Amino acid sequence: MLAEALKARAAELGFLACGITDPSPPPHADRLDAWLAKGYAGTMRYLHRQAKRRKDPRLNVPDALAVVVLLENYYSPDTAADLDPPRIAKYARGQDYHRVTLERLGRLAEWLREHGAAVAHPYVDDGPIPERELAQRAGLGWIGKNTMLIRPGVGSFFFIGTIFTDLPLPSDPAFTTDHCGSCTRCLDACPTEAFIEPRVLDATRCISYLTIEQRGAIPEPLVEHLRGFAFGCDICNDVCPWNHRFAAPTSVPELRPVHSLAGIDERHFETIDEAEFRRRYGGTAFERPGLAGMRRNVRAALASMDRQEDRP
Ligand code: B12
Ligand code: SF4
Ligand code: SF4
Repeated sequence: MLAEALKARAAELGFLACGITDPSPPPHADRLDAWLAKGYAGTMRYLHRQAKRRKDPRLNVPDALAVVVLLENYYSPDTAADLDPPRIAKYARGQDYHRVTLERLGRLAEWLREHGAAVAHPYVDDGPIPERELAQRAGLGWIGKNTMLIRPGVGSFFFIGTIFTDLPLPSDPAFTTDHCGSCTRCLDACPTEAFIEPRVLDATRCISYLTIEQRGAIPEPLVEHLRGFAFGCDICNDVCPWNHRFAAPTSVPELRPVHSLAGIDERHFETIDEAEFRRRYGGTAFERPGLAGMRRNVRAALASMDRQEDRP
């Protein structure tokens, strides 16, 4: 069967898992409206602009009959240096997944074309796709209290990619069980208290938003809670028992760690100019906050450690 052959090809390419769903509106699409109305998206205006297409993925690729959903492992264990501030989140330590994973999805899209698809459009975090909801409906895992898609036997340290295709592939059964149980470790561990309730995150309090998406100063009361992070945050994934038990290092060479800020002079970003920043960090995830953003982040990350040390 074509679906079986597709999944075998995905495994051969090194994806963690592959599931199939259809592009119809996901069941919790209305939650996006409620979330946006509360202002939890902060300055991520694109989420407002794209809401219609996120709620109805068919609008993105009108000819699509099926969505192939892929999980891409980015996990690497922390070394002692990774825990030293200024810290960067695990997902950003390898080469930029927007390029690496998109290319790898492109290879699977090529395979679909060789097997009769006229349409095979890959996305990874670069389109108005409700990636976690589609992954859940494709049977790949459940949405945890920390809002992450979690897969039994794997954990949550992966990217989610999709390929919209006009091949009429059969959908997998949705993942319908919740394996969080009475656990609340992620909610309790979040240093900025960004979770309003289980599965609802106020992004404007999340360290990942503050260090990557937000422009301008990080609000002073949150600085002391950054726990040394200067780019992204792993805490609500690190504390999850499913990651403790199952996270295993990525087999994708390009996603293995190459970037680190360990041991940099605390004035490093202050002393380089835009040209030097582009030369050193061009093509890395640090381009999103840019030089001004990284200066702000490193200052705040180091200040957060000083203030922790000040505490009685
Ligand atoms: C905006 C965004 C952010 C924002 C907001 C995060 C958020 N939780 O909403 C910020 C900048 C904070 C962020 C941070 C991170 N992100 Co981000 N982010 C996104 C993005 C672009 C959109 C997410 C979105 O639409 N948010 C709006 C809310 C309302 O949507 P949602 O959380 O997906 O919720 C839906 C479902 O959960 C469901 N739902 C809601 N309530 C309930 C209740 C029940 C019972 C059920 C069943 C379902 C359900 O309905 C919602 C609407 O469809 C996606 C990529 C994409 N295209 O989807 C990546 C994405 C979610 N991010 C990802 C990653 C890796 C991260 C970080 C780990 C990075 C880091 N280390 O710093 C952190 C994790 C923080 C966290 N706990 O979420 C991955 C997640 C992979 C996974 N395993 O789930 C994604 C999918 C990117 C990718 N392609 O791999 N991110
Ligand atoms: S990524 Fe960090 S700051 Fe954001 S919700 Fe998770 S623990 Fe909180
Ligand atoms: S830490 Fe516990 S509550 Fe949070 S996502 Fe993991 S299992 Fe669910």
